[in-house]
Amino acid sequence: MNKAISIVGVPMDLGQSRRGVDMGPSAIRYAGAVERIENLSYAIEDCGDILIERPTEKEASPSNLKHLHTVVNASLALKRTVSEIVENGKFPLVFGGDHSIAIGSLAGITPHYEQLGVIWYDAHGDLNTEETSPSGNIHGMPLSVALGRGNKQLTELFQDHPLKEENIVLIGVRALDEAEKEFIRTSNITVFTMHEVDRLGMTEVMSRSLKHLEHCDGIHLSLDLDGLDPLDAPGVGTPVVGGLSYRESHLAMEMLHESKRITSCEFVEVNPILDEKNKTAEAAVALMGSLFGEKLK
Ligand code: 6HN
Ligand code: MN
Ligand code: MN
Ligand code: MN
Repeated sequence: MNKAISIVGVPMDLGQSRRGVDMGPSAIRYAGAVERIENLSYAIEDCGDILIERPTEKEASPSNLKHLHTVVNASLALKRTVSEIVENGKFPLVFGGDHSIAIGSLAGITPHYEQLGVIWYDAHGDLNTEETSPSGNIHGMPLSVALGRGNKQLTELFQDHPLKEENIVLIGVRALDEAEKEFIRTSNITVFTMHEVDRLGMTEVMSRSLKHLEHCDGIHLSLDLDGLDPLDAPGVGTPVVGGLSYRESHLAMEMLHESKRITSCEFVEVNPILDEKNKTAEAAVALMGSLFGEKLK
């Protein structure tokens, strides 16, 4: 794994409807992310936060997408920052913010790889488009956008470097909208729902995921804390019962570390207002510990 890491925070809460997830980067830092990774002898620099404009008046919305203009601007800023981090030979570690921030981070990363793989650790598919979204919340769409599907102002960020369906693996899925199910059925995306995790176990799910992405020249991990069970990660805006356990998630991170394949990642949807004593931010930091190589013995 790259031993030089650059952290960037994205205090964004406009991609969904519950306030407070903009404080995620602070909560994750407060839970000791930097010290935890530094202890594993990485050279780590904290680049601070991307500036997010506050929408002053009611944003005149040309579509049913909430805060489109602000999300586009934030994505553009994050794209530039992340791209620069990769150019400087460093590992981008992004703290959200709601999951709409994955648009900016992926847009910054995809041009640097021929075949970027993505592991999407989430209760949801995040595969809606402007047309299919039941909520108008952009955090339910980033993976679609990265595939070049949906609103043009968002997909434009990927120009000629969209993700490829066959390079995407979803893990922990248990809440899909009808249109997302339909899209997945006809697509080449690989999905390990909770059913597969129950049947196969996380060891097998992770081995198959890595095997499937064997041909990729980089792998981005997008970890939505709502992939975990709400008992272990209560501080999220869209919790879904029956999720991945704390232990399964640690195992997943340890296997990703052993694989030495992860080249960038983001931890998103930590909402300290909905949390219990920063439990979710602490879970995020503990998972980072495993991802970056902490060992029990
Ligand atoms: N997330 N599918 C729902 C929607 O509004 O599109 C929920 C999305 C949740 C998104 O958790 O990042
Ligand atoms: Mn998500
Ligand atoms: Mn290229
Ligand atoms: Mn989710």
